[in-house]
Amino acid sequence: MTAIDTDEEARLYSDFDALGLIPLWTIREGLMPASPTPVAVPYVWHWTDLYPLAQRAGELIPVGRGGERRAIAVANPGLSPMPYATSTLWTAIQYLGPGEVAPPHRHSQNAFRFVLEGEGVWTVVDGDPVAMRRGDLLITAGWQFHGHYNPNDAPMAWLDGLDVPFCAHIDAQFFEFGSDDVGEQVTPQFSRSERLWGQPGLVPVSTIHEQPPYSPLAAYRWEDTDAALRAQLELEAEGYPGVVSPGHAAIRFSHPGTGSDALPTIRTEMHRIAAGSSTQTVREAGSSVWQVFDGAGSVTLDGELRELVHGDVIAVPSWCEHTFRAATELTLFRMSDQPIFERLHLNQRIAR
Ligand code: 1HN
Repeated sequence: MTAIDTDEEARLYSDFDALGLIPLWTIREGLMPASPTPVAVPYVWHWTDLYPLAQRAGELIPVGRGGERRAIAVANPGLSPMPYATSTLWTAIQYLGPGEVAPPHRHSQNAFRFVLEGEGVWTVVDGDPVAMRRGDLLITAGWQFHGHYNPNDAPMAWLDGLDVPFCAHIDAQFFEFGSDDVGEQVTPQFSRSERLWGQPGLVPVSTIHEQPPYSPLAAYRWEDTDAALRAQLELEAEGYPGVVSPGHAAIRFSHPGTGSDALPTIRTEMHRIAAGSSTQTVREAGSSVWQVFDGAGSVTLDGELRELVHGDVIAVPSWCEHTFRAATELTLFRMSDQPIFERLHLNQRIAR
C-alpha cells in the first residue's frame, strides 16, 4: 500500500474511490502474484463418508423436476459457501434409487459421469440410451439433453464432473428443461454413438469434414481403459516405452475424430501406479480432482501426506505440489481444467 503523505494525495485517492477507480500501484501484488494464489485448498473427501450420506439422501429426498438431480457436491472449504471442488470444477456424488428417474434437461455446462461401482442405470444423451457400468466414463457435453433412469432393484451412485464454476465465473450458464417423457425404456448393450465410433482408429468418413467440439463417443468402457493401462505396465516390464514415468501408466479420454480432449473444458484421464511406485512430483497452473478407483496408497499435497483408499476424492488446486504413491496397485480417475489453460496459452507445469 502506498503511503498517503499529503492532503492533495489524500484527495486524489478519495476522488478515485468516489468514481469507482482503483490505481494499480496500490494493488499490484494481489493482481499479479509471482505464481497462482488459489483460494481453494488441497482437500480429501472419503468415500466411506460420502456414500452413506448419499444413501440417506436417497431414503429421505425425492428426485424429480425442479431439483433435477440427487447430486451432492464436494465443497472445497476454501471456496465456502460455493459447492465447488476447485475454482473451475464441480464434482458430486449422484445417487439414483430403484425405479427412479432424473428427468431430461440440458445446459451449457459440460458434464461427465464416472462409475466407481455398480451398474444398471442408463443415461439418455440426445435420445441415445447409454448403459452405465463400473469403471465407465460417460460424456454429456454442453447443450446435449440428458436424463438418467434406474430400472433395477438396486440403487446406483456415481461421480459427476462439470465445469459449473468456470461457466459461472465467465457468465456462460444456460439451462433448459427437456421432455417429461422418459423416452425408450430399453438398455441396449451399445449406444448408437458407440456403434458409430467405438472401433479404435476407425473414423466414419461421413464425419471427416465436420467434427463436433466434444467427443461424439458417449461412453468409454472399463474393459478398454483397463486393457490400455495394463498394456503400458506390461510393455514397461518387457523394456518397451509407453508409461509416463517408471511404474506410472496413464491414458487420456479423447475425441475419436480429432484426438483432442473428450470435452472442450475438462480433461479426463485414468492413471495406474504399480505397487510401490510413485508419480512424478507435479505442480501445474490449473486445478484437478482425482478419485481412487481401485487400490490404496497416499497423496502428498503441498507437503502434507494423506492416506487414500477406494472412492476417495482429492481436490488439487492450481500450483499445489502433488505426488501419488501406490501401496497396492493404485488406479485413479482424474479430471482437470487443462484444456482451458492450454487453449488460452496459460498452461505452466513443473515435474520432477
Ligand atoms: C447435472 O445436470 C447433473 O445431469 C449432475 O446428472 C450434476 C450439477 C450442476 C448442474 C447440473 C446430471 C449437476 C448437473
